[in-house]
Amino acid sequence: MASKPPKTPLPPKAPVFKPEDANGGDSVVLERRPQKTEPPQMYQVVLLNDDYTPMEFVVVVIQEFFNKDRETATQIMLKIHLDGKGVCGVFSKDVASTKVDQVTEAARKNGHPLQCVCEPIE
Ligand code: TYC
Repeated sequence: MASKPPKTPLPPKAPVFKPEDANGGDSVVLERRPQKTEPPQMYQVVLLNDDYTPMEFVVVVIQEFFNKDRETATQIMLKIHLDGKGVCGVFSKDVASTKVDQVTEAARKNGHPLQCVCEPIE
């Protein structure tokens, strides 16, 4: 009986890459994707100072259309009176535009020259 030749150790096999092994078999890999949707542009509604609109009217407008309490409304009115303008609130485009229309109409009906504008922020 012929004796087998002594076994020589085989070189280590190169690992075989199988696509299904890429993540260990059956697990699911979720990639983090960069956020695609930008937050909507926001608009600040600003009242402008003038020499004729009564302070009381401005305070009431800020309370009524911007849902501020009397004290906050008075502070905003005084800021406008001293600085020339002041922000009454920040809204989406449609809401800001509606606020401008409401304030402008209320001022016109009462015979005051109060001006209200909206401007994009950031
Ligand atoms: N300056 C006005 C006055 O002295 C008051 C005023 C405040 C007017 C704010 C407009 O947005 C305004 N009667």
